[in-house]
Amino acid sequence: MRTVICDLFGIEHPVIQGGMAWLGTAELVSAVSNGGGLGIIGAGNAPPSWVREQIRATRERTDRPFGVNIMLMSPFVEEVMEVILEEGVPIVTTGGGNPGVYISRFKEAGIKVMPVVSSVALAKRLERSGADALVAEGMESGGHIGETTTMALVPQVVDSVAIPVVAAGGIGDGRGLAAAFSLGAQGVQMGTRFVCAEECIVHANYKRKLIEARDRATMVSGYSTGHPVRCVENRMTRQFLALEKAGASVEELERFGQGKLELAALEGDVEDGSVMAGQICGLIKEVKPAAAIIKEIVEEAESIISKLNRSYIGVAHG
Ligand code: TUI
Repeated sequence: MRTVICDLFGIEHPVIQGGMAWLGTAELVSAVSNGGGLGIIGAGNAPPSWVREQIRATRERTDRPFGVNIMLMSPFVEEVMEVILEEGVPIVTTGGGNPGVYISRFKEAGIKVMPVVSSVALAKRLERSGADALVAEGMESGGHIGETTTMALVPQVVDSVAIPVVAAGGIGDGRGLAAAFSLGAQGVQMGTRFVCAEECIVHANYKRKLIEARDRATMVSGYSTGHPVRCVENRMTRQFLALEKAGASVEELERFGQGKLELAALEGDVEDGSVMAGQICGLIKEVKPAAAIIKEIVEEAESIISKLNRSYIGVAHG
Protein backbone atom coordinates (compact mmCIF):
# COMPACT_ATOMS: atom_id res chain seq x y z
CA MET A 1 0.00 0.00 0.00
CA ARG A 2 2.27 2.78 -1.21
CA THR A 3 1.21 6.42 -1.49
CA VAL A 4 3.05 9.67 -2.17
CA ILE A 5 3.55 9.96 1.60
CA CYS A 6 5.64 6.75 1.53
CA ASP A 7 7.78 8.18 -1.27
CA LEU A 8 8.11 11.58 0.41
CA PHE A 9 9.39 10.14 3.70
CA GLY A 10 11.00 6.90 2.49
CA ILE A 11 8.68 4.67 4.51
CA GLU A 12 6.88 1.42 3.73
CA HIS A 13 3.34 2.12 4.98
CA PRO A 14 1.45 5.44 5.07
CA VAL A 15 0.99 5.22 8.84
CA ILE A 16 2.46 7.94 11.04
CA GLN A 17 2.68 8.01 14.82
CA GLY A 18 1.57 11.35 16.24
CA GLY A 19 4.40 13.14 18.06
CA MET A 20 3.01 12.99 21.58
CA ALA A 21 4.61 14.88 24.47
CA TRP A 22 6.13 12.49 27.07
CA LEU A 23 4.88 9.43 25.13
CA GLY A 24 6.68 9.76 21.80
CA THR A 25 10.09 8.60 23.05
CA ALA A 26 12.86 6.65 21.30
CA GLU A 27 11.29 3.31 22.31
CA LEU A 28 7.96 3.92 20.56
CA VAL A 29 9.41 5.98 17.71
CA SER A 30 11.94 3.30 16.71
CA ALA A 31 9.33 0.54 17.02
CA VAL A 32 6.96 2.38 14.68
CA SER A 33 9.71 3.15 12.16
CA ASN A 34 11.04 -0.42 12.33
CA GLY A 35 7.45 -1.56 11.69
CA GLY A 36 7.44 0.34 8.38
CA GLY A 37 5.58 3.44 9.59
CA LEU A 38 6.96 6.83 10.63
CA GLY A 39 7.78 7.28 14.29
CA ILE A 40 7.84 10.84 15.65
CA ILE A 41 9.54 12.07 18.82
CA GLY A 42 7.22 14.36 20.79
CA ALA A 43 9.30 17.32 21.94
CA GLY A 44 6.34 18.79 23.85
CA ASN A 45 7.64 21.23 26.47
CA ALA A 46 10.86 19.25 26.96
CA PRO A 47 14.24 20.98 27.12
CA PRO A 48 16.56 20.73 24.10
CA SER A 49 18.95 18.33 25.89
CA TRP A 50 16.11 15.77 26.27
CA VAL A 51 15.22 16.08 22.58
CA ARG A 52 18.85 15.52 21.59
CA GLU A 53 19.04 12.39 23.78
CA GLN A 54 15.86 11.01 22.23
CA ILE A 55 17.12 11.63 18.69
CA ARG A 56 20.38 9.80 19.47
CA ALA A 57 18.58 6.96 21.27
CA THR A 58 16.23 6.56 18.29
CA ARG A 59 19.20 6.34 15.91
CA GLU A 60 20.69 3.57 18.08
CA ARG A 61 17.49 1.58 17.64
CA THR A 62 16.65 2.14 13.98
CA ASP A 63 18.23 3.00 10.63
CA ARG A 64 14.87 4.02 9.22
CA PRO A 65 13.43 7.52 8.84
CA PHE A 66 11.82 9.18 11.87
CA GLY A 67 10.71 12.68 12.79
CA VAL A 68 10.47 15.17 15.63
CA ASN A 69 7.30 17.07 16.50
CA ILE A 70 7.87 20.64 17.68
CA MET A 71 5.15 21.92 19.98
CA LEU A 72 4.95 25.61 19.17
CA MET A 73 3.69 26.62 22.63
CA SER A 74 6.88 25.24 24.21
CA PRO A 75 9.22 27.76 25.82
CA PHE A 76 12.10 25.93 24.08
CA VAL A 77 10.93 26.17 20.43
CA GLU A 78 14.06 27.96 19.19
CA GLU A 79 16.50 25.70 21.03
CA VAL A 80 14.68 22.53 19.96
CA MET A 81 14.88 23.78 16.36
CA GLU A 82 18.64 24.19 16.69
CA VAL A 83 18.96 20.63 18.01
CA ILE A 84 16.95 19.27 15.08
CA LEU A 85 19.18 21.14 12.62
CA GLU A 86 22.38 20.05 14.37
CA GLU A 87 21.35 16.40 14.59
CA GLY A 88 20.16 16.28 10.98
CA VAL A 89 16.68 14.94 11.71
CA PRO A 90 15.06 14.12 8.35
CA ILE A 91 11.43 15.06 9.10
CA VAL A 92 9.72 17.68 11.29
CA THR A 93 6.06 17.99 12.22
CA THR A 94 4.64 20.88 14.22
CA GLY A 95 1.60 21.39 16.40
CA GLY A 96 -0.13 23.89 18.61
CA GLY A 97 0.45 26.91 16.40
CA ASN A 98 1.53 28.42 13.10
CA PRO A 99 5.08 27.29 12.13
CA GLY A 100 5.20 29.54 9.04
CA VAL A 101 8.28 31.56 10.08
CA TYR A 102 10.34 28.43 10.76
CA ILE A 103 9.69 26.45 7.58
CA SER A 104 12.34 28.05 5.37
CA ARG A 105 15.15 27.22 7.84
CA PHE A 106 14.18 23.54 7.79
CA LYS A 107 13.83 23.51 4.01
CA GLU A 108 17.29 25.05 3.56
CA ALA A 109 18.68 22.19 5.66
CA GLY A 110 16.90 19.61 3.48
CA ILE A 111 14.45 18.67 6.24
CA LYS A 112 10.90 17.67 5.22
CA VAL A 113 8.23 19.67 7.05
CA MET A 114 4.68 18.49 7.73
CA PRO A 115 2.73 20.89 9.97
CA VAL A 116 -0.43 19.79 11.76
CA VAL A 117 -3.39 22.04 10.91
CA SER A 118 -6.99 22.19 12.01
CA SER A 119 -8.25 24.71 9.43
CA VAL A 120 -8.24 25.33 5.68
CA ALA A 121 -6.91 28.87 6.13
CA LEU A 122 -3.72 27.71 7.87
CA ALA A 123 -3.35 24.81 5.41
CA LYS A 124 -3.26 27.24 2.47
CA ARG A 125 -0.87 29.60 4.23
CA LEU A 126 1.57 26.82 5.11
CA GLU A 127 1.54 25.40 1.60
CA ARG A 128 2.64 28.86 0.40
CA SER A 129 5.35 28.89 3.10
CA GLY A 130 6.84 25.69 1.65
CA ALA A 131 5.39 22.82 3.70
CA ASP A 132 5.99 19.43 2.03
CA ALA A 133 2.76 17.86 3.33
CA LEU A 134 0.11 18.59 5.97
CA VAL A 135 -1.60 16.65 8.71
CA ALA A 136 -5.29 17.66 8.82
CA GLU A 137 -6.27 16.93 12.40
CA GLY A 138 -9.92 16.75 13.44
CA MET A 139 -11.34 17.52 16.87
CA GLU A 140 -11.75 13.81 17.63
CA SER A 141 -8.03 13.82 18.47
CA GLY A 142 -6.54 13.82 21.92
CA GLY A 143 -4.66 16.74 23.42
CA HIS A 144 -4.81 20.24 21.97
CA ILE A 145 -7.49 20.37 19.25
CA GLY A 146 -9.24 22.57 16.70
CA GLU A 147 -12.98 22.82 16.12
CA THR A 148 -13.71 20.79 12.97
CA THR A 149 -14.22 17.05 12.72
CA THR A 150 -11.91 14.86 10.66
CA MET A 151 -14.76 13.92 8.30
CA ALA A 152 -15.42 17.57 7.48
CA LEU A 153 -11.84 18.92 7.68
CA VAL A 154 -9.88 16.41 5.59
CA PRO A 155 -11.72 16.75 2.24
CA GLN A 156 -11.79 20.55 2.57
CA VAL A 157 -8.04 20.69 3.22
CA VAL A 158 -7.41 18.21 0.39
CA ASP A 159 -9.34 20.46 -2.01
CA SER A 160 -7.53 23.60 -0.88
CA VAL A 161 -3.90 22.49 -1.37
CA ALA A 162 -1.79 20.61 -3.93
CA ILE A 163 0.60 18.99 -1.41
CA PRO A 164 -0.21 15.60 0.16
CA VAL A 165 -2.51 15.50 3.17
CA VAL A 166 -2.44 13.03 6.06
CA ALA A 167 -5.66 12.53 8.06
CA ALA A 168 -5.64 12.50 11.87
CA GLY A 169 -8.28 12.35 14.57
CA GLY A 170 -10.54 9.41 15.27
CA ILE A 171 -8.47 6.89 13.33
CA GLY A 172 -7.53 3.65 15.05
CA ASP A 173 -7.91 0.76 12.62
CA GLY A 174 -8.03 -0.26 8.97
CA ARG A 175 -11.52 1.14 8.55
CA GLY A 176 -10.15 4.54 9.51
CA LEU A 177 -7.26 4.22 7.05
CA ALA A 178 -9.62 3.22 4.21
CA ALA A 179 -11.94 6.11 5.13
CA ALA A 180 -9.00 8.53 5.11
CA PHE A 181 -8.15 7.45 1.55
CA SER A 182 -11.79 7.99 0.58
CA LEU A 183 -11.57 11.54 1.92
CA GLY A 184 -8.56 12.20 -0.31
CA ALA A 185 -5.81 11.78 2.29
CA GLN A 186 -2.61 9.91 1.39
CA GLY A 187 -2.02 8.47 4.84
CA VAL A 188 -3.01 8.59 8.49
CA GLN A 189 -1.47 9.84 11.70
CA MET A 190 -2.53 8.07 14.88
CA GLY A 191 -1.67 9.00 18.44
CA THR A 192 -4.08 7.28 20.79
CA ARG A 193 -3.73 3.88 19.09
CA PHE A 194 0.05 3.99 19.58
CA VAL A 195 -0.25 4.94 23.26
CA CYS A 196 -1.37 1.32 23.69
CA ALA A 197 1.63 -0.04 21.80
CA GLU A 198 3.77 -2.35 23.91
CA GLU A 199 6.82 -0.13 23.32
CA CYS A 200 5.15 3.08 24.53
CA ILE A 201 6.81 3.93 27.86
CA VAL A 202 3.68 5.55 29.31
CA HIS A 203 2.62 4.27 32.77
CA ALA A 204 0.56 1.06 32.69
CA ASN A 205 -2.33 2.90 34.41
CA TYR A 206 -2.59 5.25 31.40
CA LYS A 207 -2.81 2.32 28.96
CA ARG A 208 -5.37 0.63 31.20
CA LYS A 209 -7.45 3.81 31.34
CA LEU A 210 -7.61 3.86 27.52
CA ILE A 211 -8.43 0.17 27.24
CA GLU A 212 -11.28 0.55 29.74
CA ALA A 213 -12.53 3.74 28.05
CA ARG A 214 -15.74 3.71 26.00
CA ASP A 215 -16.92 5.91 23.14
CA ARG A 216 -17.95 8.86 25.38
CA ALA A 217 -15.02 8.64 27.78
CA THR A 218 -13.27 11.82 26.66
CA MET A 219 -14.24 15.44 27.11
CA VAL A 220 -12.83 18.81 26.15
CA SER A 221 -11.82 21.45 28.66
CA GLY A 222 -10.00 24.73 28.27
CA TYR A 223 -12.20 26.45 25.67
CA SER A 224 -12.02 29.61 27.80
CA THR A 225 -8.19 29.61 27.62
CA GLY A 226 -8.13 29.43 23.82
CA HIS A 227 -6.34 26.06 24.12
CA PRO A 228 -9.03 23.38 24.23
CA VAL A 229 -7.65 19.97 25.22
CA ARG A 230 -9.32 16.55 24.93
CA CYS A 231 -8.71 14.14 27.81
CA VAL A 232 -10.35 11.11 29.35
CA GLU A 233 -12.83 12.47 31.90
CA ASN A 234 -11.55 12.14 35.48
CA ARG A 235 -11.23 14.15 38.69
CA MET A 236 -8.73 16.48 37.01
CA THR A 237 -11.04 17.36 34.08
CA ARG A 238 -14.02 17.82 36.41
CA GLN A 239 -12.03 20.19 38.62
CA PHE A 240 -10.74 22.04 35.56
CA LEU A 241 -14.27 22.50 34.20
CA ALA A 242 -15.55 23.63 37.62
CA LEU A 243 -12.78 26.27 37.74
CA GLU A 244 -13.66 27.37 34.20
CA LYS A 245 -17.36 27.65 35.08
CA ALA A 246 -16.49 29.66 38.19
CA GLY A 247 -14.74 32.17 35.92
CA ALA A 248 -11.12 31.39 36.79
CA SER A 249 -8.56 33.45 34.87
CA VAL A 250 -6.49 31.97 32.04
CA GLU A 251 -3.40 32.20 34.28
CA GLU A 252 -5.12 30.28 37.08
CA LEU A 253 -6.30 27.60 34.67
CA GLU A 254 -2.90 27.27 33.05
CA ARG A 255 -1.28 26.98 36.45
CA PHE A 256 -3.76 24.27 37.41
CA GLY A 257 -3.05 22.37 34.19
CA GLN A 258 0.72 22.55 34.52
CA GLY A 259 2.52 19.24 34.97
CA LYS A 260 -0.71 17.24 34.76
CA LEU A 261 0.20 15.27 31.61
CA GLU A 262 3.51 14.26 33.16
CA LEU A 263 1.66 13.22 36.34
CA ALA A 264 -0.59 10.82 34.41
CA ALA A 265 1.95 9.65 31.83
CA LEU A 266 4.97 9.04 34.06
CA GLU A 267 3.58 8.62 37.58
CA GLY A 268 0.39 6.86 36.53
CA ASP A 269 -1.93 9.19 38.44
CA VAL A 270 -4.86 8.88 36.05
CA GLU A 271 -7.35 10.60 38.40
CA ASP A 272 -5.51 13.87 39.09
CA GLY A 273 -3.39 13.85 35.93
CA SER A 274 -4.27 14.69 32.29
CA VAL A 275 -5.04 11.50 30.37
CA MET A 276 -4.94 13.06 26.90
CA ALA A 277 -6.59 10.74 24.37
CA GLY A 278 -8.78 10.86 21.30
CA GLN A 279 -12.39 9.74 20.91
CA ILE A 280 -11.24 6.51 19.26
CA CYS A 281 -9.98 5.21 22.65
CA GLY A 282 -13.21 3.20 22.96
CA LEU A 283 -12.05 1.06 20.05
CA ILE A 284 -8.78 -0.02 21.66
CA LYS A 285 -9.04 -3.36 23.39
CA GLU A 286 -5.46 -4.51 23.87
CA VAL A 287 -1.82 -3.57 24.12
CA LYS A 288 0.32 -4.98 21.29
CA PRO A 289 3.61 -4.25 19.53
CA ALA A 290 3.65 -1.16 17.29
CA ALA A 291 4.65 -3.27 14.27
CA ALA A 292 1.62 -5.52 14.80
CA ILE A 293 -0.67 -2.47 15.02
CA ILE A 294 0.65 -1.17 11.70
CA LYS A 295 0.46 -4.56 9.97
CA GLU A 296 -3.10 -5.14 11.13
CA ILE A 297 -4.29 -1.71 10.06
CA VAL A 298 -2.72 -1.92 6.61
CA GLU A 299 -4.08 -5.43 5.99
CA GLU A 300 -7.56 -4.48 7.16
CA ALA A 301 -7.61 -1.39 4.93
CA GLU A 302 -6.44 -3.42 1.92
CA SER A 303 -9.18 -5.96 2.50
CA ILE A 304 -11.84 -3.25 2.84
CA ILE A 305 -10.70 -1.48 -0.31
CA SER A 306 -10.77 -4.68 -2.35
CA LYS A 307 -14.25 -5.54 -1.04
CA LEU A 308 -15.49 -2.05 -1.88
CA ASN A 309 -14.06 -2.43 -5.37
CA ARG A 310 -15.96 -5.68 -5.88
CA SER A 311 -19.24 -4.41 -4.45
CA TYR A 312 -19.35 -1.08 -6.19
CA ILE A 313 -17.78 -1.74 -9.59
CA GLY A 314 -19.63 0.37 -12.13
CA VAL A 315 -21.56 2.23 -9.45
CA ALA A 316 -19.35 4.63 -7.52
CA HIS A 317 -17.03 5.96 -10.22
CA GLY A 318 -18.03 4.06 -13.35
O1 TUI B 1 -0.52 19.97 19.00
C1 TUI B 1 -1.42 19.15 18.96
N1 TUI B 1 -1.83 18.47 20.03
C2 TUI B 1 -1.28 18.59 21.27
S1 TUI B 1 0.01 19.58 21.71
C3 TUI B 1 -0.08 19.05 23.28
S2 TUI B 1 1.00 19.61 24.51
C4 TUI B 1 -0.01 20.41 25.56
N2 TUI B 1 0.20 20.17 26.82
C5 TUI B 1 -0.55 20.76 27.74
C6 TUI B 1 -1.55 21.63 27.39
C7 TUI B 1 -1.79 21.88 26.09
C8 TUI B 1 -1.01 21.26 25.15
C9 TUI B 1 -1.06 18.15 23.41
N3 TUI B 1 -1.71 17.90 22.27
N4 TUI B 1 -2.05 18.89 17.81
C10 TUI B 1 -1.74 19.57 16.64
C11 TUI B 1 -2.62 20.72 16.49
N5 TUI B 1 -2.21 21.91 16.21
N6 TUI B 1 -3.93 20.73 16.66
C12 TUI B 1 -4.36 21.98 16.44
C13 TUI B 1 -3.26 22.72 16.14
C14 TUI B 1 -3.15 24.09 15.80
C15 TUI B 1 -3.82 25.07 16.51
C16 TUI B 1 -3.66 26.40 16.17
C17 TUI B 1 -2.33 24.45 14.77
C18 TUI B 1 -2.17 25.76 14.44
C19 TUI B 1 -2.85 26.72 15.13
O2 TUI B 1 -2.60 27.94 14.68
C20 TUI B 1 -3.23 29.05 15.22
C21 TUI B 1 -2.84 30.15 14.29
O3 TUI B 1 -1.92 30.89 14.65
O4 TUI B 1 -3.43 30.18 13.20
